[in-house]
Amino acid sequence: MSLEIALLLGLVIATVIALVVWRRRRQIRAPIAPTVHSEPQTPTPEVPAPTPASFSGALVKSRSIWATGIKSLFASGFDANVREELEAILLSADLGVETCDWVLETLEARAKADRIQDADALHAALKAILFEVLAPADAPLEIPAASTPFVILMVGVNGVGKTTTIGKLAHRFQSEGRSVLLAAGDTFRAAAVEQLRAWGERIQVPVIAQESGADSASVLFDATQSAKAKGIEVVLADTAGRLQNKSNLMNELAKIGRVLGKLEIGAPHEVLLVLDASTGQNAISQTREFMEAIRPTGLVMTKLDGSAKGGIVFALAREFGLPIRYVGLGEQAVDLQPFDRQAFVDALFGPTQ
Ligand SMILES: Nc1nc2c(ncn2[C@@H]2O[C@H](COP(=O)(O)OP(=O)(O)OP(=O)(O)O)[C@@H](O)[C@H]2O)c(=O)[nH]1
Ligand SMILES: [Mg+2]
Repeated sequence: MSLEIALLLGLVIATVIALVVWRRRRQIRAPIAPTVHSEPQTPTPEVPAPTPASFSGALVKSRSIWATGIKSLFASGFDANVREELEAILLSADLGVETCDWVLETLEARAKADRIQDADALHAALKAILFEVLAPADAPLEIPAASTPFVILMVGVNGVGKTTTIGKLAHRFQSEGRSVLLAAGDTFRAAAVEQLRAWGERIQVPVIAQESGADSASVLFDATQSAKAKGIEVVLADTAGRLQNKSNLMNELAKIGRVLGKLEIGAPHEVLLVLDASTGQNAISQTREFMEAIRPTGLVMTKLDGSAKGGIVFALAREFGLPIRYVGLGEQAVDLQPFDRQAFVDALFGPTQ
């Protein structure tokens, strides 16, 4: 009997202890339990991803000349007066004398041969001729999978947009799934290294730099070797746009070419000459000079968004036959597009009906 009582008592005590422990645990857990909001939460505003600039959006200024201006000119056919007025428009759009003459002669010959007289047909014929002029420029940059790293050297006079284009290209390559490294070859100004570092941070890409005043060729050599060791696919190399004088700049570029060439990986694989579309005919003389120092393999036309002309693109294509790899259509990382001659003439003239 006493054993039964003892057992019962034990059971009661154990139950009481279990209850106390359970209540305590609940009290301890309560403050860190997830808070249930009775009020509906305000959703965090999402930062909209910037929309990439389009050819037609960026070339809206140029279109007023090419589409509206020229079409109204053709209202009276294509006689000597119209030819003269068209010549003035094309020259003011930076087509250059030589390209302008060729375009006018070709248009005249076609108009005669095909008896083209009405404004729409003349406008379409001019558009077709200019589309043909762009044929050599229409060769997009292709990066072969085998070359690791593929070294792209960015050259051009100061302020044209080299560093910004590097940032935009890095963003583009990265979103295509390629690994990228930036090399701060503009050692002439400390601010240039900082600008490249800022792009690196912004788009999360490593930057290899040395202090300003360092030898540019050796910075780029080190960066390329490092990329090779790490298996990085693309190196984007910045260079100075301004040195004490032009021959210094050109000598330095030639040296960079020679030094990178010693790496036995065929570097630099692409030399992109960056040209500011708003500088007009200066772009022609710049291209000539860079062709002598370090043969560019492609062009980048920046600031097409700010230019009301656009004709320099035709002059460059006809005179040098270099591929226009990319065009800059704004200042944001997304504002760079591969050059597309159809999209370009459509943006200038309006789409063909
Ligand atoms: N609107 C517009 N601005 C651009 C474009 N590309 C570059 N810029 C601007 O042009 C200015 C000069 O660009 P940078 O990239 O510093 O030019 P850079 O050639 O590196 O200049 P240096 O290093 O001084 O030789 C900056 O304010 C850029 O934001 C473009 O496509 N459109
Ligand atoms: Mg720069």
